[in-house]
Amino acid sequence: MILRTSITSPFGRKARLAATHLGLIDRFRIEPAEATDPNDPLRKDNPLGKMPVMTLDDGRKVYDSRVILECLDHMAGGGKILPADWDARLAALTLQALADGIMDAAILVVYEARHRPAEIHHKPWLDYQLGKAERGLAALAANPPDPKQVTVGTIATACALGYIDWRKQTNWRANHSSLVTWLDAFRATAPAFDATTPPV
Ligand SMILES: N[C@@H](CCC(=O)N[C@@H](CS)C(=O)NCC(=O)O)C(=O)O
Repeated sequence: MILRTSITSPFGRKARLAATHLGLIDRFRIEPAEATDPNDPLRKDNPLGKMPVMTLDDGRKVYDSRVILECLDHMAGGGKILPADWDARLAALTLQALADGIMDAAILVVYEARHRPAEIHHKPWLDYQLGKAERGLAALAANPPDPKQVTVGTIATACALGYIDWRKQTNWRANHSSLVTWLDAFRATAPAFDATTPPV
């Protein structure tokens, strides 16, 4: 199978982390992706031109990262990173939505700098997106999930923190010590987090 993603994509990292944690990573070939290149296979795999995309052995294309994680859980026998118990599943899915939303906002802050000339950067828009990321981080810090549980929610949370560590949209380590403690504990539970750190 193929997992198409840049190595620095935080959403791609969700898929790499989950596949590593579940012991499935050897069944994948990781192929790079460049979203801005119209000739990159990414746009054929996913009309939205977003990574990650997974290609199954039968050729089916699977996106986005949420669906990929569900698919990986299914391949691993089910009930592993997507809890079988309904209440736990709902909590994990909602946590994943929060962490994904933090990443979406953090990525838009990076894209403003990458895709728009400096003279038309719009600070109110950047602040609007940063507000989403900061409120999301504050919500996580006020009620951190159990770092001993590796679920779609905690995987996404760790990837969001790792991404902001790299791009530095906001200083979550200074503002939220409970998240520093949480990430250290999660790294101990899930060595796949450190194993998937982008080499940057
Ligand atoms: N909801 C998507 C988000 C994926 C996403 O935003 N990926 C970024 C890279 S981290 C991307 O492909 N951006 C290119 C674009 O938006 O055109 C998921 O969970 O996979």
